[in-house]
Amino acid sequence: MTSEGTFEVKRGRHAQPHLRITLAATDYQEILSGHVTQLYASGRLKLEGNLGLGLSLARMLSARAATDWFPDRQRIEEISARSAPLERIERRDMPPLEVFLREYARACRPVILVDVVRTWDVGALSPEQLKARFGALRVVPRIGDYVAAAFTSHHTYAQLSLAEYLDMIQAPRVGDAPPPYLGNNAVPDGLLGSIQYPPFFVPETCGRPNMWLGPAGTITPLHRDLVDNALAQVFGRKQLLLYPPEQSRFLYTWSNSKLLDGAKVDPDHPDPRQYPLFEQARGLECTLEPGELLFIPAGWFHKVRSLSLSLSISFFKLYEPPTSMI
Ligand SMILES: O=C(O)CCC(=O)C(=O)O
Repeated sequence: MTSEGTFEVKRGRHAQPHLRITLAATDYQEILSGHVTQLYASGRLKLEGNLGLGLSLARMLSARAATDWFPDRQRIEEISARSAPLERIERRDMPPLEVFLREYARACRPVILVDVVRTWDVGALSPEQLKARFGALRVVPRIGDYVAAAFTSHHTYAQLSLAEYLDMIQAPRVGDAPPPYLGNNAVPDGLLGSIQYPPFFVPETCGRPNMWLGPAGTITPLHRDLVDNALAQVFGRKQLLLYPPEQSRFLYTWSNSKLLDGAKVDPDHPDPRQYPLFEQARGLECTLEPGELLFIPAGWFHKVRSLSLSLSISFFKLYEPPTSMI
């Protein structure tokens, strides 16, 4: 970076790089397909130095490759603001597709679908089965104060096997840091057979789903994704706090990504002196029970806390613009 704040790209070797990335040319396509943590865990993507920076760079590359469109935040906010404010998030069975599109996806309204996960082989996804079948799998859980470092390259990660991770989270916690969280890791091949893509979230538009596994107390701070998202709760319970897109002005957003905005406000610890407009924000709370799937339309802010040992699977509609934008 130059003193004027611009970047210069030069060919050559830096004497003290923050990060060294090694991967086979043939695996580059895998990065573009979004299989970043999986490649890393298999040892085919080697990162030396700042692991958080490496994983987020690789993710940025894949997000850029995935989308040839730009989310139109203002349009999403306008569409969402047209409907009357929601009092609560509705629970129902999956309606016919045209109803889902009209009432939720195009209108930018979240909904909890209670019948979708019923078709999954959830027995194969229990903690015991995960340990027995996939214990040797390399995983990269977030550790340390990953809430403060969220959505930046300062995340710290542990590198261990899934069995070691499951043992680690049994151990009593010390200090104030949230418990280690296996957040947003690609679902391994062997598990894909136990999952069914939800209607409307097909492999062609989503690519590989991601898993979120962790004990009670894991936190994903307030943020919004600029893609439609389906968050399926397999076991355990999660509490979510959501804000509609048009409330962005009360949440003090920031962004270093095309597809994600962070919020500086922590709704559980508001700071009226620093963030006075937050007083005007009106959130919606819901608890996601095992077997339920929450449709989070692009642009909806959400903060997530697990209430017990929990596994969720998320499907991000990366390869298509948000439905409310179309
Ligand atoms: O379950 C979590 O902790 C976070 C999930 C999330 O933020 C998402 O699916 O966008």
